[in-house]
Amino acid sequence: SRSGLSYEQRAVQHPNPLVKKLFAIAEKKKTNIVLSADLTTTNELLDIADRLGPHIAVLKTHIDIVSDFGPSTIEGLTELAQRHDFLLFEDRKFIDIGNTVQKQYKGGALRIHDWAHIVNASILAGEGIIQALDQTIRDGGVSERGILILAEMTSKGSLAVGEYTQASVEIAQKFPQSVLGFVSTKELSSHSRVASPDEDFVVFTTGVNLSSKGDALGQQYQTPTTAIEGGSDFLIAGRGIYAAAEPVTAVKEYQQAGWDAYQRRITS
Ligand code: 5IU
Repeated sequence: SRSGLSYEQRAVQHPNPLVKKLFAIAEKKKTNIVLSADLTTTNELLDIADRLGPHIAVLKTHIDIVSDFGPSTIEGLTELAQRHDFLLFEDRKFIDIGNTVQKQYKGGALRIHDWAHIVNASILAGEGIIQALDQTIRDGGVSERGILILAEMTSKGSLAVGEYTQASVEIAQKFPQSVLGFVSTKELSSHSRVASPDEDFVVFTTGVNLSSKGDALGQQYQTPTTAIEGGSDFLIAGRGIYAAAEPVTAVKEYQQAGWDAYQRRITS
């Protein structure tokens, strides 16, 4: 496990340029917050990205819920990502066979590979899905693209547990050039039978909220502190931030809680 090291130390040792950049952003802006910007119009999405951009390391989108999606959505996001220095993560949860997923990633109406630094995928269909995304990334001619494997989910009754989660780690280890890490509730790589000492997968944790335990549709929350204590590296929060009465105040609270917990972890 590398979770006792600082982002800066991990950036120096990490072979992947996108992970280096992610860690550098976290250090520079002192934030490990990923905003889950689940807004449904371009204006709302760009407005929240602009206001909260200085406080986040990554902006996570569900681009298919934007009702007026178009070129200006992507141009706006890309411009704000540069201005405020954050990465774009499309929470697409690819799940089909490799051949289909390549088309969904590269083409279609959403052209996700053109603009999203990070995407995620489920391994339900087997490792071919990761092979397909990895191939697109390596052939794509665009640097700084990476995959997170959905190793666990936060919703009640999730079947992504046990052997499934273990298989996520083993598949990740086969594609070290493009798999950056996992979406999971806690650190996983130390559970692996074949973990190498210098392996450094990045853990993104969804289901983070400072004041709620869950919602009416099965979401289950933990706090920034418990997530970071469990070995999470980046905290994904949505409604806790964007649906707060004062989103800027809220994002600063999450930023502070996440950063304090991280500081305690690397100094203990
Ligand atoms: N999300 C989860 N749980 C998961 C995965 C993704 O909640 O296991 I994988 C997504 C869904 C939503 C965001 O876009 O993360 C969480 O939003 P809230 O913080 O508003 O619950």
